[in-house]
Amino acid sequence: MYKDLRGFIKQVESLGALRHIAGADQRYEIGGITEVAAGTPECPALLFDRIKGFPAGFRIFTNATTTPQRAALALGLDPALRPLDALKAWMQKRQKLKARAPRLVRKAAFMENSFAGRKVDMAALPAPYWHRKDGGPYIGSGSLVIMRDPDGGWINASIYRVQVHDRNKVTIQFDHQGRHGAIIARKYWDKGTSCPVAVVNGPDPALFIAGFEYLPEGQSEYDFAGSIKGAPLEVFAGPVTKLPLPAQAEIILEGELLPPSKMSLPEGPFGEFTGYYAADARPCPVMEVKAIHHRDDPILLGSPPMKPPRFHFGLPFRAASIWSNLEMAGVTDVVGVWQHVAQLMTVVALKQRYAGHAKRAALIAAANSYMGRLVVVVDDDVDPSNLADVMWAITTRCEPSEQIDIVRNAWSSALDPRIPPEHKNAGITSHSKAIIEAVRPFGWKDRYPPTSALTADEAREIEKKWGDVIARRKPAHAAKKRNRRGR
Ligand SMILES: Cc1cc2nc3c(=O)[nH]c(=O)nc-3n(C[C@H](O)[C@H](O)[C@H](O)COP(=O)(O)O)c2cc1C
Ligand SMILES: [Mn+2]
Repeated sequence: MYKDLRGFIKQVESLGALRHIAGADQRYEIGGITEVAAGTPECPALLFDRIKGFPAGFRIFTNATTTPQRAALALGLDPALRPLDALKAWMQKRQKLKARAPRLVRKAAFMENSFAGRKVDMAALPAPYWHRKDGGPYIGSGSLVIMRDPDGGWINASIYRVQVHDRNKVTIQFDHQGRHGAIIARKYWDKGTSCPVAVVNGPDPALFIAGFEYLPEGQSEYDFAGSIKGAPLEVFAGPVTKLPLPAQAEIILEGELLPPSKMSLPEGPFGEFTGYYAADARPCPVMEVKAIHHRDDPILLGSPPMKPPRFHFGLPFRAASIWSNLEMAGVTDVVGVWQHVAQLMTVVALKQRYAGHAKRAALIAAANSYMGRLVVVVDDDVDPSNLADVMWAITTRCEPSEQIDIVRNAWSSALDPRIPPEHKNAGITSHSKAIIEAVRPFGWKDRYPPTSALTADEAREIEKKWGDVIARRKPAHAAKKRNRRGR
């Protein structure tokens, strides 16, 4: 397993999936190159250096975990697994994870360079303007925000975007008030004090993944990241905040999140993962940056939101947690869960055993589908990760007048482009979700017209025997023979 972001980048390079880019501009170009690369079939990871106007060595790494292969690598899984198999392996590993508390160490790589007080200057860091209409540069697009709960003392470490405003001011944006960061900050503010906070730029991918997980309140993302890696995270007490900070992180900001009664700044707009600017500039909590620490030749992990299907993670991790929710709730026979359109559509595949089985699964999945308007259930012969297969099931097994239900007033957020501005202004950010039962109706499923397609097993048999001919490849054994003769 990689030790830090640098270790992960080496692994990506050895897979042949890394491109080095020199001379790009922090204004729109790094974001543009990232988006174009993410739209190609190979979707390579990118390491930017010699960024225009910045010293060589200050680097930005993007498209880190955007393919199934690199998402698996980040979890310590075999990158050769088929995507649905990789997600299942993760779901099973995730269920067995035991929290691993971090280990306090006396040295931190990020203390190689440290600036405090008047020496703090955010302009020294290459924070990109990711998209054309963004309200400013964002240092935090894949950064973790660290806070300590004043009651329980546990550490929350989640990803919230961080915009740069001036020399020592950045804002931290919570999509909604249920975020742990929002709840914790409020506890300090209610007592009339600022909330000590740190931003970790350039976390390793295990931390990045942990920062995206919906963990129960009181459970630290640090412990979760440690258990992904199979070793406790090494943390160093930040000199300003005393918050435990990942010792191998690249760039750290330390400071205080000011009470909104004292100050707030208009945040955004920022191109969102839906592919829109749906949340206008809004007043947002301000972090006063009291210190910047960074490694020599630091690497910022950038993960700008982009128009779907591009997404931060090549495996839909939230589908794995929904899959696990279903199992924990006692729903049997789930053979796969997937999310498409950057988590805006959830698909559950199951083998129906009883009337209501499909709807039971769909309701649980709908409850945890953040911002997702479409929840689809398919039979076990349909691959939920294959959107064409899913659409085939919808168009051939779902009678809309009988098999589509609408759940109203459900979980979304201000980032939802379809919620009318009047509702958002009134604080109403819920939407409705359609549950599409694209399954053979239970009552007569055994009399349903049989499909003419090969089963997955039959198709694999054919591929094994005839795949080389179909793909016009030389068969593997012939290549070996040729090599032997050549030697
Ligand atoms: C790249 C990326 C950017 C994100 N940006 C934000 C954000 O700006 N605000 C937010 O509330 N959630 C954001 N999220 C989602 C949260 O990180 C995620 O829901 C997390 O589970 C919240 O953690 P919490 O339960 O500790 O609040 C982002 C996720 C990713 C992967
Ligand atoms: Mn949390």
